[in-house]
This record gives sequence, structure tokens and C-alpha cells, in this order.
Amino acid sequence: MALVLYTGPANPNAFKALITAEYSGVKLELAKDFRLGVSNYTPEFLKMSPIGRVPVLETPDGAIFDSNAIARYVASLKADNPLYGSSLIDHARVEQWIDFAATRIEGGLLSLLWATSGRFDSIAFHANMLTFLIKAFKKSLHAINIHLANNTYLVGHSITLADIVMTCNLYWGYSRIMTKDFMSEFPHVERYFWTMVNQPNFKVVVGEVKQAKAVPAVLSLTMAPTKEQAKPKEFEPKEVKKEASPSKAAEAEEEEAPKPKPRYPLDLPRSKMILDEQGLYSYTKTNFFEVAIKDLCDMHDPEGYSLWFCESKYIEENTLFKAKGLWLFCGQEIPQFVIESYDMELYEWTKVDISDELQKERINAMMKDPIKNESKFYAKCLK
Ligand SMILES: N[C@@H](CCC(=O)N[C@@H](CS)C(=O)NCC(=O)O)C(=O)O
Repeated sequence: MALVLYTGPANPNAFKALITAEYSGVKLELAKDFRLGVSNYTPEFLKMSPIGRVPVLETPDGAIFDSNAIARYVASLKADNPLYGSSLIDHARVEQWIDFAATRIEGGLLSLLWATSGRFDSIAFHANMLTFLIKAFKKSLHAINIHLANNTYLVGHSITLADIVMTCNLYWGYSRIMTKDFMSEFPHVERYFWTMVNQPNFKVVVGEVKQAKAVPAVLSLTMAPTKEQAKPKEFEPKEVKKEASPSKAAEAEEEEAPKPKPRYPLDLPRSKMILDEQGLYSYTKTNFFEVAIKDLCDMHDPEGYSLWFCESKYIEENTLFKAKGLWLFCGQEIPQFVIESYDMELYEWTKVDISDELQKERINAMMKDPIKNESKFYAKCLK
């Protein structure tokens, strides 16, 4: 029986096993017709991976979940695999960096990616949390940077399993957050990452890697300025001319006028529809429509707010997972932090035209009984 790897497309956690297989001369097959979000929640799949996570490797002796365990297994299929170094101490250090990558890099990045996905809406809490997460993540990058200042690889003088795991865990960050500017504090990590992803055995799996060009908008507001921006300006004593000409004085005033503060992305003009005052919310667990939201269509202020239908794209017959939603945003556009959500591309967004009676009916039906008439395996309504 072949070794079959179950994964969604372009998953850096699955890359770990695939790159290890390239180095070790092991053949892995990718599971056919696997659909992330659907196939991984079937009862058969849950027997292989108890919480439906991928990647999973099916072997003649049973299945293995968790990407690092899978990569270790693939490496161990080759006797005396140099991916584990050439001594007992190297072996231990390979394990050490794999654990560091799993806890400090994958763990740290996951929290950061969640926090920048726009799911948290209290601005003060959010800003504090982001500052904390960035500090913690940078501390970990700093530790690797120091190590790599004097070492080409994490362990010894050639690529080991630790480099494969570390690079794949860094990959998420490079594609979303770790721009050139972000990485300017960590030149050795930067050099290391690009050396790794350009190795033939990496390239054949990972392809061309694109580094994020900008950090998510919500993150840029809380980030410390780069070294360049933070440099204190040299003190230049101003010549005070006793009789400045009126035009010069006006120029100087213009120069010194305080610059407007950058606006928070959601800092929009106030709408006449004030949600708190109009009782459009309720903690009721029953009859939410009647108690709270029935009048939304009549109260809606299309100048201050925009309403959007959101629906999973790829809905097919018998699909186990589909999501539908109705979103109310301040302003006329979908906010940037929503656009940057990692799963944005899975949904179709349509702006509501409140003057259209059919659309009004659809809104009321959705709010009254959002899951009515849906054939469902599992359904949950979030309000
Ligand atoms: N630490 C685990 C992480 C596994 C994980 O979180 N996998 C995600 C994809 S990267 C998943 O399966 N999500 C389920 C889903 O999206 O339905 C590993 O390294 O394998």
C-alpha cells in the first residue's frame, strides 16, 4: 500500500512531509478529490484525525496526524537519514528546533494571524493584544536570528529535518505578515529562509514563494516604527528672524501646523442610525427577530451603513458545509480587515439594495429563521 497524504492545496504543514520525502527518496501520493472543509469532517476521516485536521498520512500500519510527526515518520523510513544529523547531539538539536518551530513559530504566528483576521472588535483590547503578540513573536525570531548569525543551518553543516520544519512554519508568516520591512530586524532569518526555499528539493514542492508586500492594515497601526522611522531627528536650531516677512511667517506656520492624526480604518462619519439607541440587539435566546431586529430594513441608513449578503462560493448539492450571512458595515465598503481575512476568497459578497422588495424579503427571512429549509448535517446560527 502506498503512503497517502491528505491535505488541502498549498498547505505548508503538508510541505514538511513532501520536502522530507524528496530528501529521503520516499514516494508519497496525494489523496485524490480531497476537499478541505468537507472531506476532513467525514466519519472515516475523523477516525484518522480526531479533530479533522490535515495533513494526515495513511500508512500500511495506520494513519498519522500532525505534520511534524508525519515528517519524522517519513524521515525515519530512510536508514541513517542525514536529515537527523550525524551524531546523538545533532539528533537532539534537530528535535529541539522542531519543537521550537512548533511552539514559538507556529504557535506565535497562529495567534498573530487570528488577531489580524478582524475577528476581534474591541479596538483597545485588540491593540494591546497585538502589541503583546508581536513582541512575543519577534522575541522568537530574534532567538533564531542570533543562532543563524553564526550558522548556515539550524544544526550542523547541512540541511536537517529541523530546517524543513522551521522553513515551512515560517512560510505562513512570510506570505501574510513578514514583509521585507518587518524582517529588517532579522537579516539572518531572512537570508536563511530564502536559501531554504530556493533549494531544489524545497522548490519542487513549494514553488515560487511570494513575500507579503504589506502587513495587514490593522497590524500596521500597532507596530513600532522601523529603525529608520524611529531615528530621532537631528536638532536644528531655527534662526529666529526678528522681522520675518508676512509670507515667510505664513510659510513657517504652515510647516508647523500639526499634521492630522492618521484615522483608524473604521473612523467613519457618524450615522443617524445609532444601533445602541435603536435596540437592534438583544441577548434573547428565542424570538430574536421579533424582539430586536424586525425593523432593521425600515431603520436602515444606507448612507451611513451598508448591508451585505455573504455566501460560500463552491456550494454544491450534498455539501456538508456552507455558510450564509448578512453583514452590516459602517460605511459603503467591506472593511479592509475583513477583505484580508484568510478565508475571504471562499465567499461571494453582494451589496444589499434596500429599495428592492425581494432583497428585503430575503433579509427578513434570513433573520427570522436563518436555517429554515436548509438540508443540514450540522447547522449553527450566529447572531
Ligand atoms: N499542528 C497541526 C496543525 C493542523 C491544522 O491546524 N491544520 C489545518 C490546516 S493548516 C486544518 O486542518 N484545518 C481544518 C479545516 O480548515 O477544516 C499540524 O502541524 O499538523
